[in-house]
Amino acid sequence: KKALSIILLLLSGSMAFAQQAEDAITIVPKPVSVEKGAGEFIISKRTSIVAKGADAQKVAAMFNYFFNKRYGFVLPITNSATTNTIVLNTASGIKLADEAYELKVNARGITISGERGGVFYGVQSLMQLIHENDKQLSVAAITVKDQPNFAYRGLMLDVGRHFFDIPEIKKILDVMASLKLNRFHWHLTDDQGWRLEIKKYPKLTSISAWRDSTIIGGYGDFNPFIYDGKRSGGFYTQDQAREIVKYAADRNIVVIPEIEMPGHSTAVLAAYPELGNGTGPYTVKGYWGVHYTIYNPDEPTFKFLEDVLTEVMAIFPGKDIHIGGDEVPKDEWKKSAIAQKLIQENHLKNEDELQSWFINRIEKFLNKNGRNLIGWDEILEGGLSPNATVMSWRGEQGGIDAAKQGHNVIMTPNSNMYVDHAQAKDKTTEPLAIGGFLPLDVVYNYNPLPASLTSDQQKHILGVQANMWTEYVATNNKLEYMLFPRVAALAEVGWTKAENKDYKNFTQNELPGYLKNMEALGVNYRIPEADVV
Ligand code: TNX
Repeated sequence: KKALSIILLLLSGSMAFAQQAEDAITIVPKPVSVEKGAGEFIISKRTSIVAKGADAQKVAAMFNYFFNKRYGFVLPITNSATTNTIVLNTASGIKLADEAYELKVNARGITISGERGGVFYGVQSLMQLIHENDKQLSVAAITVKDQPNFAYRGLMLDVGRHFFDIPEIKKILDVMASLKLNRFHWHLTDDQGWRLEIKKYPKLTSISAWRDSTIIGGYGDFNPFIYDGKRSGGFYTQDQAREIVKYAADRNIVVIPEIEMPGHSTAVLAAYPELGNGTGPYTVKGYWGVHYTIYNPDEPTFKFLEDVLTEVMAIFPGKDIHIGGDEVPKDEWKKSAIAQKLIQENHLKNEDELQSWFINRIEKFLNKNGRNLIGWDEILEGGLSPNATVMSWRGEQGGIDAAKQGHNVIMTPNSNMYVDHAQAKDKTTEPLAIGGFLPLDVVYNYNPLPASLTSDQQKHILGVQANMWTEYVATNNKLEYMLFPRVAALAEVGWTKAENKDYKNFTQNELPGYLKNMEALGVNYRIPEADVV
């Protein structure tokens, strides 16, 4: 009986859901302003796209990419058509903010104006406004004026613990683009695997990219991983990584590569043990946690890291390079003669300051090459490097401290932004997940601007990011299940002004409509609970 009533509850929930989705005109993330007009525009095979201005052609191609995924045909791109058009205008002369756009729909046509990123986002909003019935595609008359609240709207994917292939990365980028997320933080290295081809160090991909263990077990097991001899891993060639950079750029997304140092480096040491603190041998780790391995802070390590970063910078043109810096077992340096000598020579107080000295040196190298260093909040310990940006993950405190010191900050607190945590209070009803309980509303209601900061200090909060760690995530299906719909909630945290957010409206109107877009992209998402939708 209980089962039956649950089924009925689910059914009525999803029917209410479908009905609302038909009626409501919604865009996720919620725009700054929406004004409804009279009438509607019909998109047919005779509708053409007019691309005006530099780069508008590229955005037109993106229109067709997303449109074709959903409706199975493309529209002609021509500059001669004057009626029945969708005009993408990057040369309107209206000066709009970065990534801002204006979208106007009336019975005669559609116009989207802004700079390239803005028009691309106007196209994404339009995709969510197209209404399909009786094989006819219509868009109700509307004027949308929109711009982002935060410049940095990110998603981190850990491919170190489990490897995800290029088609899956592209799929994630498609969904990110549809949600107006603009930073893909690619966590490429960890104790459990190194994922990027580096020409100077071939053992990084012949040895460091592979391990001999897979997931078994589940809740209640102390460690559900064993070395069972099953080889797992993989890596991206430099050409594939470049392909992702371009694919992302076409979707207004900058890729931020992360190369972990000085901890989370066991996979490297398995191939190049001479760089490590211990005597080795090291193996690519097949279980999780903080491992007691660390780079020596000496010249061979700096040579290795600078060589690696040189190849990384040649692949990733974005300004930001993430160097990790989290969970470093600094006490290991207490046992190291090399480390202790450096502490003396450089008049450092302790191992914290030695880590700062290490990061500082890497920062100088990156800055010299025109790049900016990002690190996890542990890089505050022992003193921040002069120009570093801090990613605050152990709550907000690191971000607050960094902003007070005049440093830029990205908020990714594990209390609100860790989408590796479970989506139900009773974790055992959910697929195996690390950490605590992170429901949709806790993601949605996050405000990245701490009240304890002055408005000048708040300007250092560049934005927000969700982190997808993959210790327990081995398949594409599970990856998508963990990400969605929580990443849709993240998108609204990053894009929509706090005073315009409304969780009830998000779950009852916006999300039901948006889920159709995810279906069009073939994404597996967790169906929100009946009381949520
Ligand atoms: C802490 S967040 C880590 C990761 C783990 C994660 C699991 C961070 C910078 N370090 O190595 O995957 O917890 O939630």
